[in-house]
Amino acid sequence: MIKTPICDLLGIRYPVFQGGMAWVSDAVLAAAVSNAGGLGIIAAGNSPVQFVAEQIKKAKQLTDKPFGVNIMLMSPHTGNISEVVAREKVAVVTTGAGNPAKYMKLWIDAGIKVIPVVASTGLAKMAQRNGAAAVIAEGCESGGHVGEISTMALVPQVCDAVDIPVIAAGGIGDGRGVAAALMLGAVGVQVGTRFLVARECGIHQNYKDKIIAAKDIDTLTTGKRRGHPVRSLKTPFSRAFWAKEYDAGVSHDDLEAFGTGALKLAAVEGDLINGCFLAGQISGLVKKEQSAGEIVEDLMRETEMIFTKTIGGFICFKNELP
Ligand code: TUI
Repeated sequence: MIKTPICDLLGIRYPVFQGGMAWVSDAVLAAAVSNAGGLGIIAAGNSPVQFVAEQIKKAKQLTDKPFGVNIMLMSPHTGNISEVVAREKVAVVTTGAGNPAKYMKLWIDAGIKVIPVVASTGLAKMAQRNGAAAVIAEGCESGGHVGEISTMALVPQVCDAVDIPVIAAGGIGDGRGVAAALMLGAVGVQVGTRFLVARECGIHQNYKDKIIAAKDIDTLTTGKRRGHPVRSLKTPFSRAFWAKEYDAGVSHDDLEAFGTGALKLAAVEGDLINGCFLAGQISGLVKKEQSAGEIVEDLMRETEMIFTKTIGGFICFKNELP
């Protein structure tokens, strides 16, 4: 069984986090992953505080295992949500899209393990200085808001930069990715895109179908002009957004207005024209809908198989996964 220091630190069976994906990661998905032995994570995204409070209460009813809440720091509701997670004493808080420094004391004083998502060694070191229990080093293969550096380059550099445990994220979709992450020095992985097609994931079926149909080159990043690149599937929306970004005649405000509401249109309505389907570069590897438990078990069985077979020399993993 694949067991690492993060398992003992958080009281989880497997070193697998489910990414906190805005409009996607709710109490049902998070509880399913936690019940399967991973760490399920509810995404606060841009949601109001009441929604997040309800999801935390629901997750507590659905699982007695640890779960986390991801706080998207660009949200206008971050202040209120940070108080709710402290009051509810969730096991883990992960953060994204910003610097969580000013909230960390509140959470740590509440006994919460704070695990910021970082896209650079600088933010990783800052997180460590502020008392983070671990960091998630997320490469630009990820879906959603991304940094500049690939997982392959980022993870070993973050491992060298800090003394706390490092979780790898971005482009990890099967046991080969997990094994590679562990080889880079990580003690666990965060997986987003593959959990999009979990049976317990409540997104529109069109979203799941698009992930399953996607090829390697089917994502792109938009939002670079504003300094907030976001990776999503190539769709009429994302191509139009991309074109507007490079059109100097389109103002920042018009661009912002064009993007507003697009995540909800994808996740809730399955709108293939106007929706923004956040997804990572590993989408091309995701081929079927499965339960969250099957996904976690697959990841761990494949990883274990790779480590077992690797002992004794080089092997070719291609098409050899069990
Ligand atoms: O946060 C994510 N992924 C996300 S957030 C999100 S919601 C959203 N929607 C529209 C526009 C923007 C966001 C969808 N996906 N991943 C974690 C992550 N954090 N990736 C990169 C970063 C990051 C980048 C820069 C963290 C900190 C940072 O700079 C902080 C600083 O101030 O130094």
